[in-house]
Amino acid sequence: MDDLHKLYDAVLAGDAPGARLITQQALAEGVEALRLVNEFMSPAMNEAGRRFEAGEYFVPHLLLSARAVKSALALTRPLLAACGTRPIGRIVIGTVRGDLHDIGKNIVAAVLEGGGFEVIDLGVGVTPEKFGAAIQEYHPDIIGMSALLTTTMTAMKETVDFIKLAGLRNQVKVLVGGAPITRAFAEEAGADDFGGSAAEALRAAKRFLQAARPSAN
Ligand code: B1M
Repeated sequence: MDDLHKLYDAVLAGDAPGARLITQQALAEGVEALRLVNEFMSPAMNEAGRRFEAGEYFVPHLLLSARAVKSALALTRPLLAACGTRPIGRIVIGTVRGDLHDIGKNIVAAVLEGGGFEVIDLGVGVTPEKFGAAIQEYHPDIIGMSALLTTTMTAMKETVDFIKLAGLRNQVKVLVGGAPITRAFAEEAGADDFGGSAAEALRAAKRFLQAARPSAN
């Protein structure tokens, strides 16, 4: 495919059919799914966010860009998931209670899948109880929480406190991320690590496994 920047442009323009078609063609031509996500979809969505903050984009633009990313991610996700033969670890991920932002979380999930993890995505507005129930049901190595609002990031600490009270904290590592999250906040919330980006989330997740099972890559 000569010009993959068209994928970036299609996401930014909120052109879901275009983003899907370019992704489909690129994949058919052998372009790596992870490259499409990391180099074109994620930066385009970051640029949409920047334009929104600069007053150049409004909510409808964001929704259209979000729809375009989702439509293209739907094609890359199964391929990313199929990269590894056997998952290197399992992560349960979700956007915390009260928060409906899922673009960053979906990108993190896709990159983790591309990195060899089995990802169980609980979606958005995930309550502490639901995270707790997922630990009991899926026995993940890691719980990943995403938050985009300063008003919802506190739900990360509430979730950690809940799983502590339920006696589940020692069964999982806790990874947090999202635009307002800092390393200091992550520590305060009782998380084990923080990812400032999808790539950092993958590195942190691999570090957890490495520490738990030194033979994991
Ligand atoms: Co909203 N929103 N939004 N929004 N929105 C923000 C977050 C905001 C900063 C915009 C602003 O005002 N400047 C602001 C929050 C302010 C604050 O809390 N201080 C805000 C607000 C106020 C709101 C509403 C309250 C607006 C309203 O209704 N008045 C409302 C809240 C709804 C709710 O959640 N209850 C709302 C709604 C929406 C839309 C629905 C329109 C849409 C979301 C669509 C969707 O997600 N399906 C939306 C969007 C798109 C944004 C911005 C513009 C972009 C977010 C995004 O997708 N970024 C955002 C401004 C901004 O961040 N620039 C904004 C791109 C994405 C790739 O980046 O999510 O940061 P990000 O994810 C990155 C990293 O953070 C990291 O990796 C990702 C990939 O690199 N990461 C992790 C994320 N999760 C991780 C988890 C990890 C590790 C890393 O480990 C588990």
